[in-house]
Amino acid sequence: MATSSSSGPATHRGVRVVDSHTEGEPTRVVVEGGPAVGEGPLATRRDILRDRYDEFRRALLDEPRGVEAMVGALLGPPEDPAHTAGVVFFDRARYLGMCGHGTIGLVTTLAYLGRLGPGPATIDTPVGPVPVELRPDGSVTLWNVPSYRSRANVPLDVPGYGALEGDVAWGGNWFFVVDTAPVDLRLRNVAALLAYARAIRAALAQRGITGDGGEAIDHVELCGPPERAENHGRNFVLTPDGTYDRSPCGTGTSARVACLVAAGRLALGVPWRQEGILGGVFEAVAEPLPRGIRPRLTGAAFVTGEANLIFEQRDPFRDGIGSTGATPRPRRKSATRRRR
Ligand code: PYC
Repeated sequence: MATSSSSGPATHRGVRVVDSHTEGEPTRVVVEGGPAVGEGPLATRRDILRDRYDEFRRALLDEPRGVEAMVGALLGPPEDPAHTAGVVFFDRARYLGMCGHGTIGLVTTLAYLGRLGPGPATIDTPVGPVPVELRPDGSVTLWNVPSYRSRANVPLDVPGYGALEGDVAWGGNWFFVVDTAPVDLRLRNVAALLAYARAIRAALAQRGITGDGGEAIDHVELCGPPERAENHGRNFVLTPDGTYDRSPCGTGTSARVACLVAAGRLALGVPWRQEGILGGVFEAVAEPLPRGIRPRLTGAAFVTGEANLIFEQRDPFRDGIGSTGATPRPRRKSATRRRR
């Protein structure tokens, strides 16, 4: 972590965050004190964050400050001055093109901060501008980036599980969308679902099956029947950090709906209510595009906290405890000690 010595004996820099959850999936929005990534295109800001300040991502999301499944959002000015804000999303493993639950969390956070009221707004992301609307009941609608099925019924042999088929689809991130699972999509089966989805992702990498342009497929979406009759489907989504999305996953719901429309299983304009593994719901409606669809997605988020994060230089774990194990940094002498 970059540090500041301007605040007395403290050898830390404060980073102001607002936390929320969207149908159970956490988002941490950095509203002040994040790395200086400039005000250029969001894709450039993402590259600067990744190449120069990657330790910030881990310090923000890994234990002891973060939690499993948390997605971070570095808030900044919009790329287009006519828009509302710009954002770079990331998780504990890497940078996300788009994040549906994170966008709902971000809009809810901006409303909490008084920076946005009910009505339309536009958020710039590294994969393009995302129109949003804060609705009078506090829920959020977003018009996700164009989503499409890239390849249908791709055969895959998964060691330990056998042969299966899935669709390669884009919903703002790359997904392998599978209609089968060895167990029901229920929270009690999370360990088995994680093992299955991870095995699928490993088999995809091993066979060189990618998204367009050779991009890695870093999300696996398992689909099944809903638990409640008013809904249309349920999913379990493996995310890049190796854990699972607690929400129905905005980009995953977009990819799923794109596949359903492409297969003639869902008509344009007809709502699809997608349950996540906790039972939370996103409603998606497919709007037509020349290639694929534009998913209109609605869900709700709730602010859970506001904090000033401290990164003390003498803290050996100030950069987070990585999932591969803790590597404490050597302690640095504090300003106070140096003066003695
Ligand atoms: O909601 O798009 C989403 C998402 C991606 C990763 C975690 N959540």
